[in-house]
Amino acid sequence: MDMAVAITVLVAFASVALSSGEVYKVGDKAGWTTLGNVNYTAWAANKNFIVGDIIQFVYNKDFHNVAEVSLEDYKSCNAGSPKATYKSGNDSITLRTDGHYFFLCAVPGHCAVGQKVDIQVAKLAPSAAPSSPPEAVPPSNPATPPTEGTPPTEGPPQPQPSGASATAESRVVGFLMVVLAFAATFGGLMLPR
Ligand SMILES: [Cu+2]
Repeated sequence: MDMAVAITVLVAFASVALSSGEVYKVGDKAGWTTLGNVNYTAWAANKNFIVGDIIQFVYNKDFHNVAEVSLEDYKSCNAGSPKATYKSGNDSITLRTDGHYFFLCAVPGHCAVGQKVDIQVAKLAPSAAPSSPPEAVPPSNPATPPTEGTPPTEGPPQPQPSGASATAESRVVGFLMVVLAFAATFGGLMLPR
């Protein structure tokens, strides 16, 4: 029963973690910059962005900004017609749909030296999406810990047995409480004064 409760709690936490999304700081420690030749393509390449994740651009707003652009403008480093611009120096952008997001720094010359990033967002994992087709990308589910042996049997069938044993156990606990209360009351009454 304790194990069942533990599993239920873990599953609940995992669901919360999955639905709230991860936060990725673009460029990690380096942030969003032209210094140090940060390779933002390489930075993005080993991430599995999914819908609901947040990317965070941290930079000195006196020198940089963030513009979301089309694929064509991304390729040509054209910042003339951005879909959106950010310039706070600490911009968090929630990835609301799957597909590509193209960002570049609109300060002249910066995109050309590599201050640009292509964020590819996978569809939500099948278990978390309300109306998901089963062809969603498997690697987008890193939060699921590998369990030894029998992961499929620990899924949906679990609540019924655990609920049943929880009910049985609570009955026992309730009965013991009654017995204790009974004993305390009558034991107290029968104590010599
Ligand atoms: Cu810049």
